[in-house]
Amino acid sequence: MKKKITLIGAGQIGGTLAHLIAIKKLGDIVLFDVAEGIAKGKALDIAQSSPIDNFDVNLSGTNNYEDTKNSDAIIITAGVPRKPGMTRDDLLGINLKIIKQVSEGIKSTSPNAFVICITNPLDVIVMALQRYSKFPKNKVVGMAGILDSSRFKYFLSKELKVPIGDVETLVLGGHGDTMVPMLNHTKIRGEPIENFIKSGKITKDNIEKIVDRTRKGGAEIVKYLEKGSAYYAPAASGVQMLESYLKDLKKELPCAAFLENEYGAKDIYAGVPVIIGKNGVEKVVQINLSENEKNQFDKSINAVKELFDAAKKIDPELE
Ligand code: TXD
Repeated sequence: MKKKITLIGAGQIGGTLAHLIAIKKLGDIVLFDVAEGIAKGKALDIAQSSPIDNFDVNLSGTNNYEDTKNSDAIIITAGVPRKPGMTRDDLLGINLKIIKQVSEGIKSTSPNAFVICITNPLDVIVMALQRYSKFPKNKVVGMAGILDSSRFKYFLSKELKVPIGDVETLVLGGHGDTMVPMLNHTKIRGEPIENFIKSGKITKDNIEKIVDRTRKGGAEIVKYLEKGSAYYAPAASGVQMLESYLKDLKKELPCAAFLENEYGAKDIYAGVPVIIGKNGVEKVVQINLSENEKNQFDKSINAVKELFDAAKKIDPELE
C-alpha cells in the first residue's frame, strides 16, 4: 500500500521536499499551501518530470485539509523564512500563529501521522505544534540537528581535505546560535579530532571558526540569497527523517525531540540523537557529554526555554 505524504507549505523547502520524495519513490505526495496555486503548480511540474526520472507516484496540490486526510507522514514548512539581519527567533510571532492554524488542520484529518516540523524558530515551533495538535510526543519531531551536523561535517571535510564520508560528528541542542557542535564526538576515519590537532593537521582556532560558521550557517545563505533562506540541505535533512520512519530504518539521527529527563532536561524539545523507526521517535539516545559539552547543552536548553516563555506570553493556550 503506497504511503501518503503531505507537505504543509509548498515554498522553497516544500517544493524541494516534494521533488526529492518523488525521485526516491517514498509515496504519493499532497502539497498543501494557503497559496493554492503554488501547491498545484509545483505538484504538476514535478509530475511532468516523472517520465524522465521514472517515478510512478501521485502528486497533487491543494489548500483544503480534506485532501490531506489519513496521511502517513506530514512535513511542515508553513511559515515565513528570515530576511537578512533577522534571527530565527524574530520569526516567532508570525510562525506561531501559522503553526496553530496548521495544527487545527491536521489533528482531525491525520491523527495517526508522523509529523516532522521544519518551520523556525524550530525548537519552540515544534513544541507548540505538539501542544496545539495534542499528537503523541513520539510522533512529533523537529528537523534541525541533521542540517546543522551536515554543515559541520561539510566544513570539517573541506578544512581537512578528506571525503565527507570520513567525517563523523553531530550537533545537538537548540537550532540557534547556542547549538552545540560535539567536538568530543567528532572523528575522522574513526580517529578523534584531537589527534588531528596534536599532529598539526588542524588548529583549535580553525575548529572554532568552523563551529562559528556552522552556528551561522543559515544566516550566511540568507545573506547571499537576500530573499529567502536555505532549502536544499534542509529538504534533504527532512527526507532522511521521513525515510527512516516510512521504511522503519531505525537510524540514529540528531533531531529536536521531546525530553523527559534525558540529558537533565524535561518537558521541552531540543536537539538530541534519536532512533527514528515505524513508531516515530522510538528512543532518545543518551551519549556521554564532557563537562564543557554539558554546560553548552544546558545553555542551549535555557535559550529554548526562554523563547518558549515568550511564546506562552503570545499565546497563553501554550501554558
Ligand atoms: O533547519 C531548519 N529547521 C530551518 C527551517 C532551515 C531552513 C529554513 N527554516 C524555516 O522553514 C524557515 O525559516 C521558514 O520558517 C520555513 C520555510 O522555509 P521556506 O524557505 O520553505 O519558506 P517559503 O519558501 O516562504 O515557504 C513557506 C510557505 C509559503 O509557500 C507560504 O505560502 C506557506 O508556507 N504558508 C502556509 N502554508 C499553509 N498554511 C499556512 N497558514 C501558511 N502560511 C504560509
